[in-house]
Amino acid sequence: MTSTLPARARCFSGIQPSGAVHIGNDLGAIRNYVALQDRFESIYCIVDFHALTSTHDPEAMRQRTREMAAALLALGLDPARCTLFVQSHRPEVTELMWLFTTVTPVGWLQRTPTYKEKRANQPDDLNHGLLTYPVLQAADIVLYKASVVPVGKDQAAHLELSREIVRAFNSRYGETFPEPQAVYTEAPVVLGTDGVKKMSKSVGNTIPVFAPEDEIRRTIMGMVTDTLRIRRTDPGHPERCNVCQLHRFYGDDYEEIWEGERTARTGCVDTKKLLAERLLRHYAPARERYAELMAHPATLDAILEEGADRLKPIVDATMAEVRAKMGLR
Ligand code: AQP
Repeated sequence: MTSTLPARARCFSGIQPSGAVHIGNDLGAIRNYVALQDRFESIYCIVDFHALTSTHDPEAMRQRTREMAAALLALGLDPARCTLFVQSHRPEVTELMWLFTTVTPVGWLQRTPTYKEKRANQPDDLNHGLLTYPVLQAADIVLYKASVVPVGKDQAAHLELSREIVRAFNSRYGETFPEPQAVYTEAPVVLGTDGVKKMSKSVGNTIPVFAPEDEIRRTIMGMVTDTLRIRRTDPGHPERCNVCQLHRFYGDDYEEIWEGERTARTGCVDTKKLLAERLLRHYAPARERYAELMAHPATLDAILEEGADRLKPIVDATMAEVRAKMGLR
């Protein structure tokens, strides 16, 4: 998909500081953030305004924002090759969001799958931000006139809505913004430890990347595998086993592991133990970098501030154009 885009296109993506980074975030999105930083002018954002819809403790917000910055840098973002910043450090995005709300029919927002899910699951805790979230997301992306957006498949409906908002704005006020395109990795939806739902912080079915080793091992050993396989000697169904599926990304002998499960040569416990070993080995260098970065909070803060400063000219230009087109100045 990215091959059809001009090399100078801007790339943008955001991640919520709403909890610990998990392998779904890494396999579904962060791997692409890293890969695309050399290909496009890349901007990555820790979206604290978005996280406020679920995180209401100021100290937790500050701590998680730093942890997210350390995690992204440890996993391969390089401030010399991309811009990393915190959403609230460029608050102009909230002005653009308001302007976008005036071209966005409420029905579009009420129809988004995430909003419908939140409305069903937490009817007594349904703040307005949960409804308006996709408008802020559209503003996040196009404030920088970005057209490439690396995300997981769960963001597909939001991205489509961003495109509709951009079309609505462009058709009312004249061609201003490019339509953003989602870019997916080879793991667009990573299932959680339950083997059924999408891995997600809010569901609590995650394998965290930077947790203590014994916690990661325990989490993997507790994963749901092939529910049709009752005895160790029963032939397995590797296509139904999330543990087997995850081996695809942490080794080069996936076919062998698949065959082992299918023929009952290996048991679920063996496959889980191996996954824990490989995953810890895979992330060992990142985990070391993460610990170093977390020991230097002033350095992290400086990287984030520098990122926000670097974006000011782009933001000023976009907002001047938008205000003029809408008759505000
Ligand atoms: N399971 C996943 N598979 C593939 N990609 C995923 N992403 C998240 N989970 C998966 C992608 O990671 C980026 C950051 O997403 P996020 O900040 O929304 O993280 P989250 O873990 O999805 O957060 P929450 O708190 O659990 O939110 P909800 O409950 O709304 O899902 C995105 O690009 C996302 O697609």
